[in-house]
Amino acid sequence: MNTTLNTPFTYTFPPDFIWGTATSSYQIEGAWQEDGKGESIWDRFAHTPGKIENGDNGDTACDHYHRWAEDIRLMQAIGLRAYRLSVSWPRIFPEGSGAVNQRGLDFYSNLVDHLLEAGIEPHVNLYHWELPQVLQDQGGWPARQTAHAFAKFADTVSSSLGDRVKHWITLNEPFVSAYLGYYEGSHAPGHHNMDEMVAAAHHLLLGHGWAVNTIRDNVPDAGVAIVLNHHPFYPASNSAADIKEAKLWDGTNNRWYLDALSGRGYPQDVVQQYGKPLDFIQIGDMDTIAVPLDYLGINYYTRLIVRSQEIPDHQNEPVSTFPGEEHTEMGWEVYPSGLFEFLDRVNREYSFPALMITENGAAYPDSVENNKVHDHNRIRYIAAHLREAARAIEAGIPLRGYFYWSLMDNFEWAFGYSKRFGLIHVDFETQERILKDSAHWYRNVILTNQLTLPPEKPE
Ligand code: IFM
Repeated sequence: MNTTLNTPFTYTFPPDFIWGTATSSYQIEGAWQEDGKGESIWDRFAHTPGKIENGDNGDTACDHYHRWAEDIRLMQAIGLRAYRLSVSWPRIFPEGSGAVNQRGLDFYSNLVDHLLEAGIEPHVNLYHWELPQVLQDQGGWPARQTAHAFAKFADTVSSSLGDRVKHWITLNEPFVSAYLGYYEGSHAPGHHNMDEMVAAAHHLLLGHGWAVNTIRDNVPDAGVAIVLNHHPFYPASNSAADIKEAKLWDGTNNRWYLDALSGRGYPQDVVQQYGKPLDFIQIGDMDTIAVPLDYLGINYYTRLIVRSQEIPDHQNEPVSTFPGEEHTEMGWEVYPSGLFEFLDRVNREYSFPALMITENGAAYPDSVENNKVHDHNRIRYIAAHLREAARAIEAGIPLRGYFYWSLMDNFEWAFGYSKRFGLIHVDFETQERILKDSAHWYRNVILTNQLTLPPEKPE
């Protein structure tokens, strides 16, 4: 990464390029029981001993529920043009469906008003993993009725905010909800069941399709999207076993979603590997899922190297690819060119009208010195990825915007508060916020609409 970054380079982004940051409700809001909010699967999961590092939970998080005004002022200080937030489903429907909790809707309505007043365009994401616990008790995403309940939730929120909110996202990272939640078990609800995972993946996409239609009915001038998390998968060696494994991972994480959303059905290699009938698919479902979108949101952090478990390591010769030297605190390789590679692939192989980087960011062990956080490693991470974004636009890829993950340090799921991704440092004891050097640097990028390399350390 360093070599490219040290080569002088200036790039001016298109005048309408969208500059933002992203957060999610559970990760920042806190107020987990306030104003009529119901329990979510993340409340339940985080309150279960042993699930989250250090016994952390999102009960208070960044206390954004009470500190939203200060947070909007900080967004203004960074010069943000856009802010991607999510809506906590159990704040709106404490019982999952049925009666609407008006106080929950009022919170988001007020937030939207103040964002707009501050000149910041809200991009509202309906599902960032906060399923009402009641719905999980009734079967969760493996059950079809959850997709119906989600469509109702989308209808309620979009009809309430749609006069002001013009940018809508249905789901964030359905792969993570299905895989980590129902199979690998490190996310809520913490199950280990392949059949549940596959059915959940389908019902998430089905709920998405219904939600797109209902949002468009309520907000005819809306831009509607889904957000997927993508990795390029590289085989660890040229062995047939590693290549096969990498292709399967690509199918499970990338093609399952991209193909279905593009009207191609589920990829046959993944279906075959699963080996059971997909009998939860009903007539018309795949058409519903393939409803045209205004853009595809892509969350990109790293590439993944895949090594087959089938054959012993020493037979996996010759090794063709190794993870690079540089990693973030998550242990994720810093691999900026994977961003260009993925944008280019999606653009060539699929036909979404536009693409948006809806998340990209890095956790580093920041420290506060004299009320400052000198996070030059984060600046370099962002700069390197923006360089790839610039390359993509130059190559004619319809990339419309970039949202840094995250606005502020927050609850990083199973890692609790141990990983800091923010442009804003949060002291979780005092809730004091400090703009990191990366926030000042990003502000300059936004103001000038330009990336200049090498990235300078702000004063
Ligand atoms: O914090 C998460 C976010 O909720 C979803 N995308 C990845 C981020 C970093 O792990």
